[in-house]
Parts: sequence; C-alpha cells; structure tokens
Amino acid sequence: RAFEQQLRLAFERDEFELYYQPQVATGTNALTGAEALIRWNHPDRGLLTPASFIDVLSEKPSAIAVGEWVLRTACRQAAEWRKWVPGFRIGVNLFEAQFSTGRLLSAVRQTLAECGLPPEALELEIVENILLRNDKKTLRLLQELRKLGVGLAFDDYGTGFASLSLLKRYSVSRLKIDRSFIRDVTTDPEDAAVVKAILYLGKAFGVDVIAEGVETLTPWEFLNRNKCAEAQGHLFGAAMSAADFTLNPRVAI
Ligand code: G
Ligand code: G
Ligand code: MN
Ligand code: NA
Repeated sequence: RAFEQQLRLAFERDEFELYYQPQVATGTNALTGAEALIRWNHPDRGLLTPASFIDVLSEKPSAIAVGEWVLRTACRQAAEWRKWVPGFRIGVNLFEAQFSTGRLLSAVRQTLAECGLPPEALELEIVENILLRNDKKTLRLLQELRKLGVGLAFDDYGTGFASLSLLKRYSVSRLKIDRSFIRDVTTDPEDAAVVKAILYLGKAFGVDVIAEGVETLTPWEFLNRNKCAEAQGHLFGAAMSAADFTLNPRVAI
C-alpha cells in the first residue's frame, strides 16, 4: 500500500526520531527514567505524533525493523543518561508483531550488550491484549525476558480486557495506570476506586505502579497520599527530543 511504502521510505531516510517523556518518583520528585515515544519528522507536514501513522507502522515488516531501531536508539540514549542519572530506566513500547518474530529475545540481549546497559535499566511496555493470546510461546518469551532481568510493564492498565489473574501467571514488574483514570481522580469516585484498586493489586502482587497522564497538582497529591511510587505526565514534562531532555533541569547535567 502507498502509505506503507511511504513509511518504509521514511525509515530509510532516517525521518523517525525518539522523543522522551520523564518519569518521576513521588515523595522526592526525582527523575527515575523516561518513556521513549516515536515521532516522524515529515518533510512537508512537520513533526507527526504516532496517532497518524502507528496503525500502519504496526504491521509486520515495518514493526519489526522499526521496533528494533527503537530499542537500539532508546538503549543507547539511556546508557548516556545513566552516566548523569544513576539508576535511570528507559521504557520502550513493543509492537505486537515483535512477539511473533522469534528474534525479540536475542534482539534485547544483543542491544543491552552493545550498549553496555544493565537489564534492569530497560523496561519493555506491553499492552494487555498481547497476553490475551495466552499461548505458550508468548508466555515463555515473557518469562525469558524477565529472566534476563529486563522490566516488563503493562501499559494502559485498567482499560484492557485481561483478567486480574494474569498478573500472577505473567511475571510483570510494573503496572502503568492509564491516564483516563488520572485526570478526574480527585472528583470522580469511580476513577479514584479504580486507581486505588490498581495500587492495592500492585502491593498485593509485589508489582510497582506508575500513573500516566498527571497534568496537574491535584492528582499528583492524590497519588502521593495513596503511595503510588512514580508518575509521568505533562506536569513533569511532555515527550521531548533527546536534546531538550538533556537540558531538562530534572536531568541536572
Ligand atoms: O507519543 P504519543 O504520546 O502520541 O504516543 C501515542 C501511542 O503510540 C502510545 O500509545 C504509544 O504506546 C505508541 N507508541 C509511541 N512510540 C512507540 C514506539 O516506539 N513503539 C510502539 N510500539 N508504540 C509506540
Ligand atoms: O504508550 P502510551 O499509550 O502510554 O503513550 C503515552 C501517550 O500519552 C503519548 O501519546 C503521550 O504523548 C501521552 N501523554 C503523556 N503524558 C500525558 C499527559 O499528561 N496528558 C495527556 N493528555 N497525554 C499525555
Ligand atoms: Mn507506553
Ligand atoms: Na499508556
């Protein structure tokens, strides 16, 4: 298809770029890491967010090539920032197609070695729906990744269809509370209940929790009161270029 062709060309021309959104700890407000988010520097249309191209990019051949580029680029950058921010962790979103290639595990292992990045500095983000496949191969792959020592985060947690018991079966290391529950968490009792339930689950299963989409102080205070460990959102910074991230006062270089 024409658009697919365009994306492939964009990739060859190096028009994709990773942006980074800071993650901070409650209590100290310290920078703990970042999520890598892809952007397309379109020659005519300017900087594009994934909304306009992620669906097509997610299709098989490009998802695998671009996914490995994302992994490599993000890990290289994280290795750099770790020199300034001890313990810095990088979150990388995975395409579903990367799970059926048979090369994800080796790509991760090789990338970590190449970048000199310890496995705990990498957190792979997956959406619950990957787990709904519930096949032995996916389960084994996720277990192998965890054995390697990399983090595994459930993205957009609370919005998918995966059952709570999956937390037990898959050794997930973090839950990312979907931003739709955060905005009105202090005024909408149902949102507050969902957020508290996820925090409780995290505690019960020994899984860390991070809240996404924290835009104002009010939800941030709620999250602090309720002992959510970390947060991400416009209150601390939107996704920004690597150059801007380096200049961010939280990086404190
Ligand atoms: O960057 P933005 O905030 O608009 O991200 C929109 C969506 O695109 C998010 O759901 C995110 O998971 C997805 N996304 C962004 N970057 C990547 C990437 O590098 N790989 C994958 N698989 N998804 C991404
Ligand atoms: O992978 P994921 O779907 O979680 O991607 C994060 C998405 O959320 C990106 O599109 C990012 O730009 C967006 N985002 C990050 N922080 C905020 C925020 O504080 N408010 C809103 N509305 N969106 C945010
Ligand atoms: Mn994500
Ligand atoms: Na998310």
